[in-house]
Amino acid sequence: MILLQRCLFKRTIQHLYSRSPDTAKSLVSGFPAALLGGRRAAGHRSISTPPDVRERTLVAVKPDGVQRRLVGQIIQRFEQRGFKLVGLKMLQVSEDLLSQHYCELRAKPFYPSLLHYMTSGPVVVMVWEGHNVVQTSRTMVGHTNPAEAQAGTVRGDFSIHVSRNVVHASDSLEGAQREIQLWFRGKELLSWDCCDQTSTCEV
Ligand code: IDP
Ligand code: MG
Repeated sequence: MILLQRCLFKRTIQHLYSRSPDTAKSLVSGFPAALLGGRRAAGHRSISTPPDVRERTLVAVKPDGVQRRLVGQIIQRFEQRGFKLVGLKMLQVSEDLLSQHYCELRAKPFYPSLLHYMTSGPVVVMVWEGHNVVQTSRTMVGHTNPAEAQAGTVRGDFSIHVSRNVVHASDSLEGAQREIQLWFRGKELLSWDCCDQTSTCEV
């Protein structure tokens, strides 16, 4: 019974982490280690950061990436890193959707040309899932300006100018949740068991 309570408690904390990491961190700091992690709390993993293996982010191959046939290589990078694909579709984006997606950039001088670029052809939009996927995806994608992107990142390997930087990735947990809801309906996202999950993260 105690084990069941501990398990339910841990799941609740993990769920809270995926929605509001700061609230979860301040909450767990008030609980004894034994309640949070049981025997495993004494092991190598910090009890204050249980891995949220269900964190999700939005990644999109932009029209230039699709035109240049980079979709496969970009998907491969996320697969081989260990993330799980839970949503995927190709579409011609509407200006309405884009104006919501890039709402924070509406006042920028490059905004009209950004809309033109993003509607110039189909995009491939995906939702990837896994521990720390938002932050790790940003690192994998690289700096917004390809001239400053490290080699080994998508932008650092496949692009040269900020106006054609091949790929999009959400920049925060809140941004990811907003963008996923904008681009996908709930039923388009699949929850499925990945057979190597325990090989990529302690769960
Ligand atoms: P991010 O894509 O790395 O998150 P943001 O600042 O959110 O970068 O900008 C969104 C997109 O707007 C960029 O990926 C790029 O396509 C475009 N963009 C940003 N800055 C410029 C610019 O100075 N000139 C042209 N396009 C830009
Ligand atoms: Mg951005």
